[in-house]
Amino acid sequence: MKKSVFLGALTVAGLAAGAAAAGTLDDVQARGKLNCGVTTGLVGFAAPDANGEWQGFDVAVCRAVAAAVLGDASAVEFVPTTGKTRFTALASGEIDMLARNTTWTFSRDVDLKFEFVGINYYDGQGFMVPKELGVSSAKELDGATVCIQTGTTTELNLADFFRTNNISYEPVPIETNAEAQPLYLDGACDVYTTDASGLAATRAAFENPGDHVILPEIISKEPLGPLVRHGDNDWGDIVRWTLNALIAAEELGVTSANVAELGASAGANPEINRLLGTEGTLGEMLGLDADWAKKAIMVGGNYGEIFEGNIGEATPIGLARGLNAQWTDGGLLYAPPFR
Ligand SMILES: N[C@@H](CCC(=O)N[C@@H](CS)C(=O)NCC(=O)O)C(=O)O
Repeated sequence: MKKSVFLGALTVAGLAAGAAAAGTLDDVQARGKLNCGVTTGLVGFAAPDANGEWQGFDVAVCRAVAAAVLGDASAVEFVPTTGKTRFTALASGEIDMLARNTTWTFSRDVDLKFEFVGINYYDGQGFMVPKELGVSSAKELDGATVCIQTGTTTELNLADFFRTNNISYEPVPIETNAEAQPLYLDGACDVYTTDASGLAATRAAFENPGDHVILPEIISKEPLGPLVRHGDNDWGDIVRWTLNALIAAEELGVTSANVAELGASAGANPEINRLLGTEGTLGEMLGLDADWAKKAIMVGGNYGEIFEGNIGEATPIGLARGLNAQWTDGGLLYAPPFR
């Protein structure tokens, strides 16, 4: 009952926004700013730094789109959203795109009427527990209290996992990661569950990360990626191909160090030339400048550079590339051809 009321309201908001959103590119250009939905704060993925500047792996996607569309990576209004508020923010037109660890699912696409333009992080749901509990498998969590963010796939997977394994749990519902941290650290919940990347980011922010273990089970597929509203395919194409440009740049060896030089004039590799606009008319097809992708790549480098700089093994978050390696390195990242 509650769900249908909520979805009903969202559908109405979606329809209203649909009319206004037909020309999102025009709106963004007229405004001179991209309204980009991010999390309320998850260090490494999206969080303001000491100077109030938003930083992170998801933030980098917003900045790349702003650079491609407006020629200015700082022309972004970062709009913090929670698991619960993110979809209304997008459907209502408050944001032009959402770039916050949102899992691509059937119902979010088909029922909520959003378009996932790609996947920037292949993730899965995990569990974190204090080491002192002596738990070594999620199957030992019968009767546990679990901190869980509302409006997420996490909530639904948790119910499925416990049901399948014939064990029970008591949910402690929370809305943001910031809310979850003190509750978990104070023992108000025995377990914290969210996407494994989020667990790593959360644990890295603890005073004593070594006091907490991430259990071996990954209980779901969480393909995370940016999304836009249904109904404006041209805008969807811009966000999709900006993400693809960052991924292709890594595969092609285009980096923050050489993109200016490679983009200055046509070189030996035709796909690099098309990507950077020294050959062909891909930018024009998107309604953007010829060097749109060059501008996007110049912001924070290619996908690999963005990964390593924000969440990679040399950062406190310490994530390995894993599934998020290029297909040429045994991972799942595979940008379609730039032609
Ligand atoms: N991928 C899942 C879960 C998303 C989620 O809960 N993300 C958490 C991970 S820690 C988050 O970013 N929270 C930050 C915040 O509180 O704004 C979904 O799309 O429903």
